[in-house]
Amino acid sequence: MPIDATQPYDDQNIFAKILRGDIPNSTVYEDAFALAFHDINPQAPHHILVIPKGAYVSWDDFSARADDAEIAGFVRAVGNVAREAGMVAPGYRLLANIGQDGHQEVPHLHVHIFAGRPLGPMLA
Ligand code: IU
Repeated sequence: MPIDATQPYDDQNIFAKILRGDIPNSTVYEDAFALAFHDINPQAPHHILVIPKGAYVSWDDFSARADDAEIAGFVRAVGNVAREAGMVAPGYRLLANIGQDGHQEVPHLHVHIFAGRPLGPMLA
């Protein structure tokens, strides 16, 4: 079920539990600002989720409340994940779903990285 991106942050959401180490994950990258792990239901040969370490519901919440260091750190982390995975030359796609119409299901900001095959034209 898509979430309401205007709701307060719920620290019992699944990605909050992953960040706390309460639930295992397949980490591919971690730094002071971000954690990246494989999506459990991959939609491409490579499908990685990158999440900020801070408690933000969505891209909207993050862009409104995070400080500049968190924003810069997170953006750099997303780039680092793709670069370290060798995705730059073949190419990759970033996606962040926000709220009901964006079909966001987990209420902690996450950026999807898709790669590993030609991804075709962007779907609206
Ligand atoms: P969305 O942007 O909120 O729609 O994407 C949520 C993603 O989180 C989706 O691709 C799920 O497969 C993925 N996911 C996960 O990797 N691990 C989990 O425990 C759960 C969802 I729940």
